[in-house]
Amino acid sequence: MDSVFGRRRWFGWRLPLVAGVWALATQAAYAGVVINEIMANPGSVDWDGSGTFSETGDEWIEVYNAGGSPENIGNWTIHDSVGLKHRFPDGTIIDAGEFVVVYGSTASSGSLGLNNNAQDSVTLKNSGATQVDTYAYDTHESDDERSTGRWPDGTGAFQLFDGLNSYAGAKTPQGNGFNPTPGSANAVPEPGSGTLLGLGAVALLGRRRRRRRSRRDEQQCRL
Ligand SMILES: [Ca+2]
Ligand SMILES: [Ca+2]
Ligand SMILES: [Ca+2]
Ligand SMILES: [Ca+2]
Repeated sequence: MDSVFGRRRWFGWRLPLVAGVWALATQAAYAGVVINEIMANPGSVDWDGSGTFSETGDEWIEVYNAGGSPENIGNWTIHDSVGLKHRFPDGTIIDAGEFVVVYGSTASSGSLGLNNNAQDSVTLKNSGATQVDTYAYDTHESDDERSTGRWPDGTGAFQLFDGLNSYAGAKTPQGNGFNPTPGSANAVPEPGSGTLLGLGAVALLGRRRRRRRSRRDEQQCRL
């Protein structure tokens, strides 16, 4: 009787506990892979290196593994607001700290179809069709040659990388003046120096740029 009672106790509460811990562990394993940068509207740059510029083929989405171990993203999918755009092939591994870029020209559906002049969204789902990450971008984030991406990589809020097409409007995210970086870190190098700036310096730079803009606006008002 004791042993039967013992098994009941094991199956009664220990098994669900083990299952719960396992479920948490598997969820945590997916937490590190995110949408890191989006180029919805290429201007004239041959981003995919095909040799020619294409308004659709040179769109791209950068995915980043911010976790500490490799992840199998086989059969994970990327969607826009309309539907499925890309399915990663079986057995696709993204190493810790690695960037993977899907171009319009390499998307499994034939294109990414990211909207240029209206809001759109990019969603990443795992092989169980569970949403892992999503980002909805505004129209100023999808003007020619601007990307929108996380800073710091993987964990930060989205910033506007407008180094190739400066944005001076009032919408958020504001432009940070730095260039899009498909396949590499959304590092924010100080122009001309190659020095990487920390978060505080980026914030300071943003304030300086805003102050310069407001001083310029004041001068124009005075004229
Ligand atoms: Ca587009
Ligand atoms: Ca364009
Ligand atoms: Ca191209
Ligand atoms: Ca990047």
